Amino acid sequence: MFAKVKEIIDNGQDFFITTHIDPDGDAIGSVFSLYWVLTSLGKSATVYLKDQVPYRYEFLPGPALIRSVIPDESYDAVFVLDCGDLPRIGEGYENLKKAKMVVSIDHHNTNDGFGRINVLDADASSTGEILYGLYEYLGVSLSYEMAVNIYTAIITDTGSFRYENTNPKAFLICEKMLRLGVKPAEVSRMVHGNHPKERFLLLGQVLCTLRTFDEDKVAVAYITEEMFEKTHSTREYSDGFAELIREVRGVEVAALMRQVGDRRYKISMRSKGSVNVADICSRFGGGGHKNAAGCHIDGTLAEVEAKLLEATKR
Ligand SMILES: [Mn+2]
Repeated sequence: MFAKVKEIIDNGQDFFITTHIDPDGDAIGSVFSLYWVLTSLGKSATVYLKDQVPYRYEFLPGPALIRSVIPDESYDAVFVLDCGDLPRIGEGYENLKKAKMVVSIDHHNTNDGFGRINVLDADASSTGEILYGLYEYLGVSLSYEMAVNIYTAIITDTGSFRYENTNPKAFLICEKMLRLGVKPAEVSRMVHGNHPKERFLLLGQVLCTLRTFDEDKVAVAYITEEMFEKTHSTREYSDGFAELIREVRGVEVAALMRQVGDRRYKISMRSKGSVNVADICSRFGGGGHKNAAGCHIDGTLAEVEAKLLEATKR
C-alpha cells in the first residue's frame, strides 16, 4: 500500500488533506505532519478541517491557512486521515466523493474502506504511527515540525502510553522524535496542563452525575446543554472526561452521555481490557476502537441511559 501511495505522491502536485470532526491529537498531528511532508517534497497541500483546531493543539506547527470550506478545485489526491467513514469528515463531505483519488490512512477497526486506496492497520496505536512508516518508506528526512506532530499524535491516542493500544513501535517512534528535538514536558504542558478554568467548573458538575452499575463495572455520567451554558464551556472543554470516569476502581466500561439536542445524546464510551465498546457503539450506528468508541442515541436522558445499559449488559 505504501508503494501505491508513493506513486500517487510522486505523480501528483496538488493534494488535499483532511480528518474527522471534533479532531483529536492524532487527527491534527497526522494532518499537520503530512502537510509538512508533502510541502518538503515540493508539493502543494491544502488542509481542510470542518472544526477549529482545539485549544490544546494550537501550539502544533501547521499550515498558515486552514480551510473550513471545501474549495471547489480538483486535487490529484484527497488524503483522509484517522477517519473511519466519509460522513465523519462533517457536512460537505459529499463534495469529496467527486475526487478522482481518495487515500484513506487509518487505524479504526470499524473503517469501512471508503478510499480508493486504503492504508488500514487496526493494530497501529495511532494514525501517526502508520504515517511515520509511510514517511520512512518515502525516505523523507524528518523536520522538527513533522516530529512534534507525529509525537503528539501518538501520545494523545495512547493516553501517554497508558492505553491498551500502546505498542513497542509507539515507544520507538517517540524516542526518535525526541532525538529530533521534541520536548515531552513541553508537549504535555500544552496538551494536558493548559486548560481554561471553565473546564474544571464543568468537570465538577459532570462528576456530580457519576453513577455506577453492575457492582461498579459500569460507570455512567452525563453533561447537559445547561451545564455548558452555566459554566461558559464549549464542547472541547469536555474532552477527556470519559477517560477520567474509566479510572474508577473496578470499572470496565465508562460512558459519558453529552446532550447535543433536545432529545439526542452523543455517547463516548471507554473500556478497560477485553470489553469491546466499538461493538456496543456500532449497535447504535457508531464505531471506533475496542477501548474507545462513540455513537449517538436519541431519547430523553433516562431513555438513552436505559438503552445504553441494556446494550452494555448484553
Ligand atoms: Mn486515532
